Amino acid sequence: MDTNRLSKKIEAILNRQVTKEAEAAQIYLSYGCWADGEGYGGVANFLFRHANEERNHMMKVMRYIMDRGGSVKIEAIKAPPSNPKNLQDCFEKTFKHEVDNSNSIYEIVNLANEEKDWATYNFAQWFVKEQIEEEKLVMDLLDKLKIAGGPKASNESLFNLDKELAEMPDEVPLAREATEDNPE
Ligand code: OFO
Repeated sequence: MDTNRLSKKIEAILNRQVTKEAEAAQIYLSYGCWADGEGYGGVANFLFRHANEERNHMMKVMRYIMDRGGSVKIEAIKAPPSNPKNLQDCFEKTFKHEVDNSNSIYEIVNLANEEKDWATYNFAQWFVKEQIEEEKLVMDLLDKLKIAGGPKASNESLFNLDKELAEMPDEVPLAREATEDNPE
């Protein structure tokens, strides 16, 4: 008896999301290492924490596929892109990455809607909400950098911004509650 409650297409798009979340974690790790090397320890800390959140998202999608009787396929992930040129570039690329990810979530929602797979539709809503928060988080970083002087920010304002990021909560309560062991 086939107990897989996911269609082939839904299973495939969810597996694609597993890979995307793993890639996102690698990107944040790589930008975090770059930031640390540039002396921005606070930014690095923020990016490393975010890499963990992306891993939690990956686990959450994996768990859902398995709970619905589907099969998870762990795929190779792409190498992260080259290092950012500066902090502005880093935050802009991060923002673009989050918007790309939102679009990928919307594709899951659209397909679930098309197939009337309401369980997957409902599951994906958590990510829709999460992406609103994640995009906002990066928009706030860009705003803070703008206030600090944007590309012309002085070393002193960058130092203060870096300090602020080290202590800044992730401001994503749902993601913060999730852990790799318990990605609910
Ligand atoms: Fe940055 O978000 Fe995962 O889904």
